Amino acid sequence: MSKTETQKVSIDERSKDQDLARNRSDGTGQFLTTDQGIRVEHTDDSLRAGTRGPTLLEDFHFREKMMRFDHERIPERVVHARGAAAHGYFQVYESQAKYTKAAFLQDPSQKTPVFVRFSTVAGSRGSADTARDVRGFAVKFYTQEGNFDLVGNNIPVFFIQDGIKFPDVIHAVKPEPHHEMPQAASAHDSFWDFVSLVPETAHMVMWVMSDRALPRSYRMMEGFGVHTFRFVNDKGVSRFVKFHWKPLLGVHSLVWDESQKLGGKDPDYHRRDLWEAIEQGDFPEYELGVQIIEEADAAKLGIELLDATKLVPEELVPVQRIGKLTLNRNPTNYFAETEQVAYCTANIVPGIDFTDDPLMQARLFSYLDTQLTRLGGPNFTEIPINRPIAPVHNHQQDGFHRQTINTGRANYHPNSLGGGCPMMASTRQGGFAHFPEKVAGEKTRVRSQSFADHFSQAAMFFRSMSPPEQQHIIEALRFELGKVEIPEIRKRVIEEILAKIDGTLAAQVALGVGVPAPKAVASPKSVIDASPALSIESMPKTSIKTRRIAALVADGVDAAALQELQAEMKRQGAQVKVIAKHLGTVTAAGGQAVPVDKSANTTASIEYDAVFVPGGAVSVETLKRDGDARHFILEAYRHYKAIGASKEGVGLLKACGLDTGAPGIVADPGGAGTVATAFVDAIKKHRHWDRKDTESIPA
Ligand code: HDE
Repeated sequence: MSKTETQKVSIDERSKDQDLARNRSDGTGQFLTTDQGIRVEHTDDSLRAGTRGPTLLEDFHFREKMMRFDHERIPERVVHARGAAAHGYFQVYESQAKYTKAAFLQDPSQKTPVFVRFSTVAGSRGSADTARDVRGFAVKFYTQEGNFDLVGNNIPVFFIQDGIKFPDVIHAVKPEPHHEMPQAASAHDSFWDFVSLVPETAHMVMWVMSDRALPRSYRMMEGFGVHTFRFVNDKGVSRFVKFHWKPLLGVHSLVWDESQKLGGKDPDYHRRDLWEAIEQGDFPEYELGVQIIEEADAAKLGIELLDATKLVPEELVPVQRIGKLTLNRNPTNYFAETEQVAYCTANIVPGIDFTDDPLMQARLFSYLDTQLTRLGGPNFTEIPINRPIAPVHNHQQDGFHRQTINTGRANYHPNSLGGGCPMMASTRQGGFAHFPEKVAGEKTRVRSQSFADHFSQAAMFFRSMSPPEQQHIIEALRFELGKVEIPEIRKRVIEEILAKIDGTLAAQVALGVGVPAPKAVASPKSVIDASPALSIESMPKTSIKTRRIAALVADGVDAAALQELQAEMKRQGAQVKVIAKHLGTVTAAGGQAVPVDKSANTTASIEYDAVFVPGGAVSVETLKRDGDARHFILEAYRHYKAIGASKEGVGLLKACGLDTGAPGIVADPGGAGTVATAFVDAIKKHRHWDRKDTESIPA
């Protein structure tokens, strides 16, 4: 076997699709059959003794159909149960040979197929997408050297430092055991009880109370590998690496009131958004970023790299963008692909390796273990979505539902009967060899002193936020602790956690939840005072691509104004949805029929990034009398969204009591056409936090 034998598997963007095609089944033009391939001549009545008699046991078609239905469910994931996924590919910008020998990071012309699943953590499979929660961001790379799974989140740190505490934190956040409430929510006693007693949660708690826990879209959130990994090059040199995903559409969030309402009006909000974007050809893109840290420099950083409650600020170690992930194909079948996919942190390829982070070490056990139950035994690696494109040959055998038919007699190693095959690969031939890290020490359950600081980065995170983002954190904590029934827990969170992060934060939250303000203590210092890269508000907001704009219309609308808006939004890559009382068409002032996309009773302002009211005297008079239309405008205002109006449309904003000079309102009473550009700029800002009066809005 030559050195490059493993690389002979040539991979391109379509490789996994072609592999999955082997298992696809299309019933078009086919006869309905039983599982045994027997054609069925009647499936709507069971076989019975007489037309009014009992069903006969010999009805094999009925029994098979019912048996299969009875066994359709498998256990949902114990965490990250609710998710949505897509296929795509990854392409490196230039060879990373200097850092890693991983084959998929060498050749810029190669597209490596991927399957990416996004998820919430706490809710069950049928819960709502927009809960306040961490989002999973799991990527399976089907590389020529086997599968590499980067199983990350949209938050760069975690609640705990040691995986042995994972069952505790998850039990605490999941619905309480006696009555199984609340669903997909951390706002309850057991979660905050845990937080109040476990100070290492402080940093992550700040993140989940921030806007990061309310992404506008899976397409508009960052991803993080969280742990420190290793890159190992072909000389055997190891460097520490932290992985990042940077969305090309920028990072954007919802507001809390909007998230809660979406949970009822469209629980599939993120799933739908991902699906529709891909169907429309707006392929989500993320750049893969790496922070590389020389082993020799690790100690100088002043940050414990093995502590997953810590991040390395980008200002200290810049993120180098080394390649791009593109999601361009929706799954064919939710269960077969999104539900059955099994990510595992232990799936790595030569050139990438683990560190001793105790959280990561625990994960190396947990994923495979949980999948044995969830997917019914060890042969789940043969399920089409999980099987690698790289060839698989070994002595594993048997077990439930074995697919592979191994040939020959030699199912052991070493053997002579099979000519010694399958054989070992040297590292030169692509064999995986663990990085020979030196380890020594006494067996102990003692945690290193270097893990003892729990508050400095929590404080840095809070200091890095813009004033509106800080306010959102305060309001989130007031909501969450406001739902906590036992006063001692509220008090303990404020005194033992928040007061140690920031005195003003603690006092503000205390005020909201009826707890006396704690004694002010100095906010702890961190390696750098603030990391601007952590603030969503400080990130560039350069485009409105793929944004959804609602246009409110009725009979008599000014069709030219509407068309002008539609044309401009199309130029910008955004889309306009025309909303009226009823589906069908409205008749414009000039008599033309204007198609309606959504009827008012099936949609709401929370599903859009901005709203526009075109002119047309009769249309606007109708909207003024329509409570749904007024609510639409007021709710969008309350959620800080851009609102545009031209000609008579401005009258609707006034009728809603809005100041047309308020931030983010673009009113063009003369209809000179300037509204389009100014409106685009207003949408680009995403939210207009400088509105002062939103709390007075009854929406
Ligand atoms: Fe997971 N996690 N996790 N996790 N995790 C699972 O594996 C676990 C952690 C993450 O879309 C489970 O197959 C332990 C951090 C994602 O299918 C389970 C610990 C991060 C997904 C499990 C952690 C994650 C999971 C449940 C602490 C971000 C969904 C079902 C030591 C870096 C993947 C499954 C998908 C799923 C265990 C902590 C991300 C139980 C023990 C930190 C994105 O094995």
